[in-house]
Formats: sequence, C-alpha cells, structure tokens
Amino acid sequence: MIATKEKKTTDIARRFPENPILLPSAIPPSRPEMKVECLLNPGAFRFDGRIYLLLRVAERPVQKPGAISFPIIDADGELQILEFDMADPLLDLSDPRTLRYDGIEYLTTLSHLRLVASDDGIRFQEGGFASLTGIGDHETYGIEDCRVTQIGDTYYLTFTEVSPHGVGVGLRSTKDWQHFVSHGMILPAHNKDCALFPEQIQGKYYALHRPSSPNLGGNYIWIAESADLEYWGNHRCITHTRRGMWDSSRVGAGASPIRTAEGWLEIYHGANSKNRYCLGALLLDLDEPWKVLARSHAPVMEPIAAYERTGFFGNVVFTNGHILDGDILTMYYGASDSVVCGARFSIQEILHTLR
Ligand code: MAN
Repeated sequence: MIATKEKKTTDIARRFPENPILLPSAIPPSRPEMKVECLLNPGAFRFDGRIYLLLRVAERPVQKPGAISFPIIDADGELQILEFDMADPLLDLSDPRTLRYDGIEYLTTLSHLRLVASDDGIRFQEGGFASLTGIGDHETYGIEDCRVTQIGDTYYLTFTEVSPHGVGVGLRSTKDWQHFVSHGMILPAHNKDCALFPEQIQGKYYALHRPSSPNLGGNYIWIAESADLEYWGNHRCITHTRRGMWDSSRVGAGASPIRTAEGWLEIYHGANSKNRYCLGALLLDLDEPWKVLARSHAPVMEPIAAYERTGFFGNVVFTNGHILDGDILTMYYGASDSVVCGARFSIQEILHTLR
C-alpha cells in the first residue's frame, strides 16, 4: 500500500454533485462574433416562486493565433474590438484577467449580466429576460459580480462598474426584472464587493464595501450607512487582511449578511499573495454591525475540486449570491473564474466554527 499524505482542509461546503451547474457553452454569446469565455460570480434571489441567478457573462472575440483581441464599449455605446500583436513588446499579459498596453490597462474580457431561472436550484435556463449591460461612461469595460438584495418589494443590484476612470460600485433597482432604475455610481473608484444588509438597523441602511488603498492600508472590508441607499457615509474599516494567512492580500464581502440569533453572518472571500481565493465567515453585531464579534481562522471553503483549481484563473472560489432556507445556505459561486457551481452549508455549522 502506498501511504499518501492528505493535506488537512477545514472546508465544510457540500458541493452539488452536479457541479459545475453552468458552463460558458450553455449561454449563447451576445453577438455572433463573440465567444463566452467565462461564466462566473452570480447574484442569487427568489422571484415569482423560482430561483434566479444573475450571471456574470465574460466575452471576447474568438482569438486568432499570434494576437489578442478584446471588446470595449465606446462613448456612443457601440462595441469596439481592440487587437494587439502578441509579439509587441509594449504588451503585458502577466495576469489573464487584465492586459496592459503601453501603460494603459484594459480587461481581457467584457462582462454583462444575464438572468437564468430554475425550479430546483440546480438546473437553470434562460427565461426571456433582457441582459443587463454596461451603460454610460463609467461602465465602458462592463459590469461584474452583482449582488442582489431584496428589501421590501424591491430588488437592489450592487455591482462593479469598470471603465478607464476606475472601478466603482453601481446601483440599479427593479421590482419586476423588466424595468430598472439606475441610481448611478454609489461608491467611487477604487471600490467593489458591495453587499447591502437586507433590512434597516435602527432606521438606517448599511452596506459592506471594499475600497482599495494599496500604498497605505490595503484591500479591506468597510461598512457604511445611508438613509436612502444612494448616499453613503460614516465609513468605517472593519476587517483587515491578515499577514501569513489565507486572507493575507485581499478580503471582500460576498452576498448580503444573514441575520442569525448570534449576529449578522457574512461569508467573505480572502486571497493570499498567490491569488488563491478562499471563503471565510465574519460575525457582526446585530445592532452595531461595525463590531466584528468573530472571524474564521481557517477557510470554510477552499478551491479543492478540479473545476476550482483549473480554469481561466485557477484556484478561485468566489461568491456573491446565496439562497436561504432555514438552516440551509445554498451558495452559488464562480469556480476558477470559468464556471458556475453550487454548494450547501449549514448556518449552524458555520457559526460553530466561529465559536
Ligand atoms: C476579483 C474579481 C472577481 C474575480 C476574482 C478572482 O476579486 O475580479 O470577479 O472572481 O478577482 O479572479
């Protein structure tokens, strides 16, 4: 017998046996000349008795040998394809997600958001809803990673807006998924990973968000409050990265915090210097949510399945959407920035790891 040394994991996710549940090939491109490269990081919500995912669809043209091409939306709202010769010394392709040419940064894919619906939470299909795409000057490189939070009868969409101006957080709202109100950019660059609390706390709305301050400070989770969900203030930093740990380089909120008897439970992502993305938990005070009561020492989920280790950008589990049913948290997540997967957790079990 060959003794194999198993690496210990603290992963408590029960992955769907059907994973990945959505592949890029399941979604037709927005136009014939484009190819869907990645499906990732969906928002999740219930509507009209069904479960919906708001997928991030990342596209680029079919690639030709020796060149790299990618789309942007120009100032008139038209799609433009930029193409560079791979041999060009001004081209920097060290990260598959971004491209730098002569000092200017671009994304290698353009993302928009697409709705799919399901009766069982496992098999999803497109249901005749229009795509949500980047609109205007602050979304010319697309929109990404949308959290969906239902407050009353309104769904609030907080997502990443990308353009040469920088990366910020946009807000749109809808009651019927047909008509949308745009509230513009609510948190300016550089900011992303904005998760709204699903209810007011003592008369105020709260949001977790992730500004970046790379020269002094870092990629930390902050909390802010608002009277109307549009204008945010009283920003406070609540969670730093931790040196030498799985979340040493960046941390960011996942989907909306979950109310439990012990506090607000937030699943967040943390990446280390090798860009390995894991998930952990934070427990925030119910009445004073800027107070962190507990934090995962070890991840509750790590990229260990084959589809989480290899893909467009490997070693990534990234979530910004879940569905709640009593103690069961059904989490939808992007694996390797390539495919969409699902996993279930027991909320009590996560809380237990925090005690
Ligand atoms: C960033 C975002 C996410 C992505 C991860 C991992 O945090 O761009 O969309 O999933 O990186 O690449």
